[in-house]
Amino acid sequence: MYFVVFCCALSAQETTGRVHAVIISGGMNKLMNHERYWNDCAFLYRTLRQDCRFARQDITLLISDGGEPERDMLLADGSGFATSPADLDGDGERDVWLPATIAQIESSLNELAAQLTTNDHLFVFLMDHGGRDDNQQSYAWVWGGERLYDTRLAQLLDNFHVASTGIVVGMCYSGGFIEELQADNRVIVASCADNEQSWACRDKPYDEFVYHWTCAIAGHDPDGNAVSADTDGDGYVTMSEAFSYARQHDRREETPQYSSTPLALGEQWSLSKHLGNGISESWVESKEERDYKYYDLLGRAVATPLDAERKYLKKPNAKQSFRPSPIIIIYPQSR
Ligand SMILES: [Ca+2]
Ligand SMILES: [Ca+2]
Ligand SMILES: [Ca+2]
Repeated sequence: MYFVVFCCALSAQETTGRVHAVIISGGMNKLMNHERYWNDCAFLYRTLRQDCRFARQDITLLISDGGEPERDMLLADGSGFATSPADLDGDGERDVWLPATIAQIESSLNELAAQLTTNDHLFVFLMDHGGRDDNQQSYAWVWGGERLYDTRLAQLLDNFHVASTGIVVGMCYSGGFIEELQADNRVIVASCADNEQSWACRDKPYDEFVYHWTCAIAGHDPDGNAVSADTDGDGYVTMSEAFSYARQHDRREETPQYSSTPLALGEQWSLSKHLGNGISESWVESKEERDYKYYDLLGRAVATPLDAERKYLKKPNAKQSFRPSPIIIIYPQSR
């Protein structure tokens, strides 16, 4: 419940580290774009907005035809096609504006890479049909029937200069993405091994692994029934905890995969921090140990996180002055 503050030697102005989320679901085409992909994305979007307190502008959505009125989705009950709703959380406001084509994915990721800084963190969720070619390279079938290869996604993510990246890939053969995406300060979760298919839930219109993974992050299922994946009870569901929960609850014939570099990152990286989202301070401490300090809301150095929390608690209105989804509040030392 405390704000953790450390100074950044590189920055001369106030910066706010935050997580930016990118949700991608191509679906290939109208015939193949299952309603459950939309459900996976909408559940995750609601989780990020309502449970993890992401601001709207901190989520990029690239979903099938981009919210255009044409029918682009095969209904789960087999009754035909529909347009995938552009309003993911049912609040009456359109959320989806961008199609999940190769061109748009590249353009959006390149734009984001130019905007995010070393104080920021990136989260990428990729759900789709997946394939594997003769060279054992995995890919996702994005909108328009094009292939987004693991190698291409790796290139796009390498353009980012963020502090850390969390990635969830849920397609068939998604485990094949791990080798290409592995890098320092990345934690990667895949729904199956590189030579396996990944499956839908048998009893609900979602995909099995990502359904349980999102339940873990949300702390509840889409109907509001409580889920507890916070194994160590510290109030944060980390990538490691969410993966363990989803793997344990996965009822299909698939072998979920996990990679964290360094290993401790996935045990700290969380989208569900109480006050906004983010990784906890201990990882930052190890990364920025020399420059690490705690500050209260007035920018005065204090000794411990508890001191920072006490100062915070004395200012009940101060909460509103922060962005809805800070990961860590960072001030320069001179503040
Ligand atoms: Ca549509
Ligand atoms: Ca909406
Ligand atoms: Ca925990």
